[in-house]
Amino acid sequence: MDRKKFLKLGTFAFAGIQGHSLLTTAEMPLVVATWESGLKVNSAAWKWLETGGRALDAVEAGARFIEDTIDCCVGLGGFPDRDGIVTLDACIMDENANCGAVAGLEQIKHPISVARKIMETTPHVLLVGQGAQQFALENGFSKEKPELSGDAASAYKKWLKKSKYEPVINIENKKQNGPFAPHFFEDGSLNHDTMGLLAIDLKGNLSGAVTTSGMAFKLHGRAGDSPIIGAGLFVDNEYGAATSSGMGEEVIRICGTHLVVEFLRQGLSPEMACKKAVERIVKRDPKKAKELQVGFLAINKQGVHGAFAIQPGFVYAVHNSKENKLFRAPSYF
Ligand code: SD4
Repeated sequence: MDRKKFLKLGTFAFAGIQGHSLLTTAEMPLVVATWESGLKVNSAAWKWLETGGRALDAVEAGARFIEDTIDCCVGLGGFPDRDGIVTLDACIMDENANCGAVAGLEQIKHPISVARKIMETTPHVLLVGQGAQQFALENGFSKEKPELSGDAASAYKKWLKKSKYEPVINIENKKQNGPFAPHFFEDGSLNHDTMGLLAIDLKGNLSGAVTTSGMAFKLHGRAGDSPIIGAGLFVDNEYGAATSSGMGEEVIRICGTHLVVEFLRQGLSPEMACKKAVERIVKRDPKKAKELQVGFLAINKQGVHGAFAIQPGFVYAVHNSKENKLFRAPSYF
């Protein structure tokens, strides 16, 4: 066999070993979203996808749905920072690597749509704080007062008693409530408050969106991974897309979702790509990792999905033409 032929065969065989890619029938349209509330978010996104709509519109619709749900930990009903102020982070990315993001946005209900507006009408990618709000107001968004949901208000009250910023997971809660249970910090606050969505439309184009109120009781002005392209979200229309949830600082340190997508490019399956990124975080500080949660979720160009987390408990929802179903991500611990 000449060298050229051998190399070609090698690539094909490698894709086969990884259990996807060239040997898998494309699954599209498809939308996946983080956490249990991903089921409802997927349904909102699916309305676009099933009628042949664009993945970008679908992920924006899904994110807007959860931002509208005041009783949740995303959007204006989300957990405040340590000064009691709700600040929102979001980003969006399409099939042409266009992207937009906001960080520390206050009193605007739909940060995801502000992010899209930045992407489509400005030469910039990321606007923060006051400037982001000014841009939103100049572009037809209106100011709305955050309405702390019952959960958020009582968790903040409880937190104020000690005012200790220690975002570690409560292992006991996890043991008691099983793998599908939401995880709480020691002080009772929920440790997941981020919605990440990835979609592939009928044309085979990929897009993604992330929206969050960020880590509960963060320092005022802190931005996590969610509004950072390559950390909380990355889309490469040739190979796949990834999103993350959990301790944003750890994700930023390794450019998490960009790393996951690079692993997809190397031929790994979505689950293996997420696993390798998780291992990168754990390797840096194995002791600290025991108390951290980070989960990555990815889809590849063929519509194969997969996820991996540091701790058990990271779940995600997958909506295809047959069903809308919750999956549990495997974990390092
Ligand atoms: C952040 N990654 O602000 C977000 C928080 C999160 O589930 O995802 N919680 O760091």
